[in-house]
Amino acid sequence: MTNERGTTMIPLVRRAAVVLATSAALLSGSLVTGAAQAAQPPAAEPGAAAATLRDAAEEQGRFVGTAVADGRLGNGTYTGIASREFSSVTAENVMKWDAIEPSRGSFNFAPGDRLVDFAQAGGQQVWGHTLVWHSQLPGWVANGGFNQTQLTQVMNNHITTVMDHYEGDVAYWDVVNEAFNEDGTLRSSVFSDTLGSGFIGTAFRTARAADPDAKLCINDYNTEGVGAKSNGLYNLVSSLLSQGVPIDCVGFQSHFILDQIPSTFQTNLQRFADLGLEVVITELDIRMNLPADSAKLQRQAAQFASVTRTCLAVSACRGITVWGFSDADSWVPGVFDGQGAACLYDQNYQAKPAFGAMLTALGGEPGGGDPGDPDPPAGPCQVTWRVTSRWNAGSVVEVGIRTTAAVNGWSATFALPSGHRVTSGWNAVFSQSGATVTAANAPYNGNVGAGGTIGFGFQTDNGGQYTPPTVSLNGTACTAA
Ligand code: G2I
Repeated sequence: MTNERGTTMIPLVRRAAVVLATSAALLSGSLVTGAAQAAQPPAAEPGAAAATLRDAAEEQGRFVGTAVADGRLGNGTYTGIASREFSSVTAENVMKWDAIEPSRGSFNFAPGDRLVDFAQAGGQQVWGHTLVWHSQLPGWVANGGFNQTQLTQVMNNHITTVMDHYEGDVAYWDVVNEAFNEDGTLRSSVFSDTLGSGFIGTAFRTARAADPDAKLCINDYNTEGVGAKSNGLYNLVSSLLSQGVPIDCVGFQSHFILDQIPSTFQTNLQRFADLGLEVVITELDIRMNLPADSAKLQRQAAQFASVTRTCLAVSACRGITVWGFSDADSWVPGVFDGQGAACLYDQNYQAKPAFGAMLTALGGEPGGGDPGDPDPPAGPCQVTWRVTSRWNAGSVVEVGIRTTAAVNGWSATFALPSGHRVTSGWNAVFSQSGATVTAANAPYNGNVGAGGTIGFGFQTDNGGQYTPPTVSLNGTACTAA
C-alpha cells in the first residue's frame, strides 16, 4: 500500500532510515546490504546515561522534537544536531496553507517532502503543521468571498489532499491551530466567520477520514496555564469529544517568557489528559530580554528543565518539541524587539546551559555518563563512538565527529573487526571493503562549519565486543573525544 508520495506505508516506528551507496564501484565485492530494518537510532545502552536528548526521551517513553526550517537542510551543522538530538521534526513553515496550496487546487509538496525524507533518513517522526489556521493563509482563501458551502469544500479539499499525500509519513497533525482569543472566545477568522464554530468539528472529521492512523491535534498558545483562554479550549474540546468528534491530542505551544512559566502548567495539562487525550508541548522556547547574560541563561536552563519535568509528570504528555533548537534560527528576535536567546543552542550552534538542563531532566547526562572526562584534546577532529545497543547478532553504533575546521563534503573511514559487516545506517552513505568502512556525507549534510559535529550511525551483523577504532575524517586520523 502506498500513499500519494509513493512511499510504502509501514508504521512510522518501523520505517527504515537507511542511506545506502548505490554505486557499483563503491559496492564492488563488498556489498553493504540494504536490509531496510530498524535503523532508527535506539536508546542508550542499559545502565549508561543517555547523552542525547532523543535517547534520553526515548528511555522515558517520550519524543523530543524540533521545528525544522527548510532553508537550513543544506547546513551540515544544523542537520547534524537535528538528527542526533531529536526524534521528531515539525515543519516550521513548509506545510502551512500558503506554502502548500498557494493557489486553489495547486499543491506544492516538494519542500514538505524534503522534510519527510530528512526525517526518515534519521529515523524521526514527522509532525505536520498545520492544516486550518487563520495565519499564513493565502489570499485566495482569506479574501475569496466563499460562502459556507464553498468554504467547507475548500477546507475539506485542502485537508484531504494534504493528508492523503503524507498518509503514513506524518504521525501527528495540527488540524486546527490558534482558534482562540485570549478571553477564551473563538477567534474571528474566515473560517469561524463563514462557517461558525462548527468548522473545528468539520475539520477533525475530515482529517480522520483522510488518514485514520494520524493523531489529530488542536494546538494553541497562551493555553499552558489554567486561565480564560485554556478554559475556552477545554470547554470546546470537551464538547467536541461528547459529540464524537475525533480529537486525539492537544498541543500547548509554550512560547514562554523567562521567569513567566505558569505555575498551573501541570494541573492544566492533567485536566486535558483526564479527558482521555494526549497532550504535547509543541513549540517550546523561552525568550529573554537581550543581551543574554549568564544569570539569565542559568535561569532559562532551570526553566527548560522545569518544563521538561512538567511533561514527564503527566503520563499522557507524549513529547516536547522546541520551536527551533538554535538562537541562529529562532523566530523570536524578528517578532519581539530586543528579545531572543530563546533556544537550547546559541547563535553558533553551541549548546547553552538549557541543553544540559533539559538533557538532565530527561534522565540523560551531558557527555554520555562520564562527567569526569577531561576536555576533548585539540586536533583536526575528535570522535565519540558509542555502541548504543548490542544483541547476539548485531550492534548499533552512533558516531560523532567534531571537526575543528569547516568541511565541504566529508568521508569518514574506520575498520571493524574481521567479519563484522555494516548492514544499514543513517545520515551517511555507507560502503565497506573488507574490514574498512567508509561513511560519506548524505546529500543534505555535507557542509559542516568549524567546530560543528558530524553525526551518523549504523547497524552491524555482529554482537561481539569491540573497542572504538581509529576514525579518519577526509583521510586524517581523529583523536577520541
Ligand atoms: O510565530 C511563532 C509560531 C507560533 N505558532 C505557530 C507557528 O507556525 C509559528 O511559527 C512561525 C515561524 O517560526 C516563522 O518562521 O510562524 C511565522 C509566521 O506566522 C513564521 O514566519 C514567517 C515570516 O513571517 C514570513 O515573512 C516568512 O516568509 O516565515 C515565513 C517563511 O520563512
